[in-house]
Amino acid sequence: MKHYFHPMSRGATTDWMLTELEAPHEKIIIDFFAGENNSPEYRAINPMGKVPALEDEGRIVTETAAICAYLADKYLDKGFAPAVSSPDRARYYRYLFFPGTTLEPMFSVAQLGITDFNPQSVGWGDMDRCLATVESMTPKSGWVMGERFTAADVVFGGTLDFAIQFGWLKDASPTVAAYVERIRARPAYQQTHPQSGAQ
Ligand SMILES: N[C@@H](CCC(=O)N[C@@H](CS)C(=O)NCC(=O)O)C(=O)O
Repeated sequence: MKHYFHPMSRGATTDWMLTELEAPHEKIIIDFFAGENNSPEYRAINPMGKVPALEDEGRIVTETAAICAYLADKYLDKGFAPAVSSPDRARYYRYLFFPGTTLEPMFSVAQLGITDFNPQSVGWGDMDRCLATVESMTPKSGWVMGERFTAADVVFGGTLDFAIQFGWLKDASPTVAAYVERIRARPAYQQTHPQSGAQ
């Protein structure tokens, strides 16, 4: 597998997933600060010119959450996803999709100071609803699927971690702050996020 990423990007999340899984792969740094993501070669991999991207035996996966989900399924025996036929997939999918489709856009518009939208028609609703949802979805102990840490924690917990680091999520509740602390204590997180200052 080839992992196209940059350590100072959302690619840190997919790097973390690969590390949790101890999945053999080649790391290819795409320096988007230097415009390497705009080369025709990289645009053929991801027409968005975004990192991360994963190439596995000719198959391309883009989007951080999709890469994490793909990897957890590829290495299903390692226990980072519920069995495909398990009813637990219902809960698992919510945590994989909510951050990218709803939470990130809400944080982005809030950072940009955009308020002129109809919360009933935009997918992210409004900040109050997003924060209430984060609060209700955040586990009070352990991980989002219970005792077992899964790709859903990498995606959901990773997004909350970014949000706190970048000041998008101010005044995290004690429940959210404690969950993010558990996330940051994972050895694979620390290996792949040296800039976060995690011990
Ligand atoms: N929706 C994408 C977003 C990826 C993304 O925005 N990556 C940024 C770095 S964190 C990037 O590649 N920026 C370079 C550019 O857009 O030119 C995902 O979840 O993977």
